[in-house]
Amino acid sequence: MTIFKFKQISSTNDLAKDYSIGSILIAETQANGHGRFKRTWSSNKGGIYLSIVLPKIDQPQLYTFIGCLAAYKAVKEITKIKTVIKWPNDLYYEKKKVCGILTTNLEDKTIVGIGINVNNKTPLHLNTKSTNLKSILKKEINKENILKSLIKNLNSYTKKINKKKIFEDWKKYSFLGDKVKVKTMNKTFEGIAYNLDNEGFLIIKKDNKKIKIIEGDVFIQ
Ligand code: BT5
Repeated sequence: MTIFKFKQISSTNDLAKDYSIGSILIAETQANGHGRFKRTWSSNKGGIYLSIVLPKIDQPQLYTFIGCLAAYKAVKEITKIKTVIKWPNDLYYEKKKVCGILTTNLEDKTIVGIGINVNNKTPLHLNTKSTNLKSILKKEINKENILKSLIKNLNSYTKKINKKKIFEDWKKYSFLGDKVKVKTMNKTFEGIAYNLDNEGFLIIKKDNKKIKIIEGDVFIQ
C-alpha cells in the first residue's frame, strides 16, 4: 500500500480515480467532500478523510461493510468508544453520526472513502444529527493513532476477502435488533432491523413480515 497525504483537496474519493490499486489518499480537509447521492460531507480540519483504491470484486457492497468494520475497530481500539454500525454505510454513537463510508465503483477498481469525525467541528445544522470523538470523550483525540489502526484494519479485511467473517463481524457490531424508520424512494415505514440477506441487503421485520431493503435511508428510533 502506498500512502499519499494532502493538506486540502476537493475530495479524496474523486482524486483517487487517478490512482492505482493499493493507493491510500488522506486529506486534512476537503473542499468538496461528499456522501451518497451527491450530498455534502462536512470536512473541516481535525477529521479523518481517507480513500483506499481496491481491486474489483463480485460483490463490491462488501467493501462498504469493510469500511464500516475497519472504522469501528480503529475507533474502539484507540478511544474505547463503542459505536454502532448502521446499514448501509455509517457509524453512530447514541443516535448521532460519527462516520460515513462512500463506495465508488469504477470500471477497473473500487474506491472506498471513509470520513470520521475526530476533533473537527461539524456545521450547526448537523448538531442534533452528528457528533465527534472529541465531544464524546471531552478531550482532544490523537488522530494519527486512529489513522494507523484504520489502515491496519483495512489491510487485514481486504488482503483476502472473507465474506463469512465480514458478515459475522458486521452483525456483532451492528444495529440489528434496533427499532428503525426506513425511507426509500417512494415509501416510509417503521420496523426492526432484523438481518442481512446473503447479498448484504437489509431485512426489516414489520408486523411479522420480512421486507428487503435495497436502497434508502435507515434511521435508528
Ligand atoms: C456518507 O454519505 O455518509 C458518506 C460520507 C463519506 C465521506 C468520505 S470522506 C473521504 C471520502 N471523500 C469524499 O468526498 N467522501 C468520502 P451519506 O450516507 O449520503 O450521508 C451524508 C449525510 O451525512 C449528509 O447529507 C449530512 O446530513 C450528513 N453529514 C455531512 N457531513 C457530516 C459529518 N462530517 N458528520 C456527520 N454527518 C455528516
